[in-house]
Amino acid sequence: MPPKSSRAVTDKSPGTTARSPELLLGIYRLLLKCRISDEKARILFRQGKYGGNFYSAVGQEATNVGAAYGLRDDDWIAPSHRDWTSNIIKGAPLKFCFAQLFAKATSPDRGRSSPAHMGYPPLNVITPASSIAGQLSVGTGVAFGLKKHGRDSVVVAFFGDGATSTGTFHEALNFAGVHKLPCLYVCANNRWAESVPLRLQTALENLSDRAKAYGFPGVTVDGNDVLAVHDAAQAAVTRARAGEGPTLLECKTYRWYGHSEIDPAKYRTKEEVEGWKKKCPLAAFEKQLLDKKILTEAQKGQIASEITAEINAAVEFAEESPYPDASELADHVWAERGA
Ligand SMILES: Cc1ncc(C[n+]2csc(CCOP(=O)(O)OP(=O)(O)O)c2C)c(N)n1
Ligand SMILES: [Mg+2]
Repeated sequence: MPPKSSRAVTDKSPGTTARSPELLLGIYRLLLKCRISDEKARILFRQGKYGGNFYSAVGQEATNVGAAYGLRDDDWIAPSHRDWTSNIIKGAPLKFCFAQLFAKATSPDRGRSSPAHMGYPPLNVITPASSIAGQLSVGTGVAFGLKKHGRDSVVVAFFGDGATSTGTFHEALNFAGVHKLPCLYVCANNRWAESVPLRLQTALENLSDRAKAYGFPGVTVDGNDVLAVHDAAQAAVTRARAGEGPTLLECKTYRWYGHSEIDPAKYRTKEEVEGWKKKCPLAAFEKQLLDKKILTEAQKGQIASEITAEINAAVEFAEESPYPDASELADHVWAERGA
């Protein structure tokens, strides 16, 4: 059967009606956990508690949570530099997420990689590549391996709008189309690649149209509507598990802060930023749940204080953890002779 052509999803998702309160509250809790953890990571960086840099995804939580919520432990995530919270969504304990930022010996990579470039091998979160779109090649390679081994796990690979202008993006998606790989490519189109606006990257209206070139479906959704993202992602994951191949999912969203914590983002207007803050994905979903009485004010406070307590304990763990010893420097770099 020929692949469906790219299409933009304009119809609204069914909303909260036909879904269980457990699912909705699970999504809400994760949105909030990502928001508070990300804001905490920014504060800690500005306090000089860790070095390197941090790439906040505040404003984009519905894209990350909606796309990855409900993945199985044996599914994979290939995150980008902005997706530190992918680890939280996949279920990595917060103490390891903060230990990673602090480059401590208790972090998954024992303090080796750039702070925000976190992977979590026990739950199949791949360490992000520093080169834009590099994680698409790695994630596509993993999907190729899954198919070869006859597994029904899937790979969800995240990247930005800027990544779609690179050759690596083209090579990875082209290969996935040829081999019908079990991959969901999630583009967080936040309209900026550092200081380059979308209009200077491409003449396309919808980046999902790029999927046409690779022979698989492309879908565009409101990336600030967590249920719309979740529905589209679930459909793509079902398709991938059934051996029907990849999907490109474009989520239109916005990052509230600069490209990183050292970018004052003077290239954007105040009006643009304020306009997007009014479309806050967390506030919008919270309102839906409160209106439907799925969430109460008391529960809301309870969930927030549970998350805050977990974050505080995680930061304490990270602060108290030792740095790796210099004698470890060359460990895990070369294979052991005879191994
Ligand atoms: C190959 C390569 N070129 C440039 C950079 C520097 N760089 C890091 S992030 C970034 C912008 C990426 O924009 P986008 O893909 O839209 O992701 P976003 O940062 O908006 O999430 C650039 C240019 C890099 N890391 N790798
Ligand atoms: Mg971008």
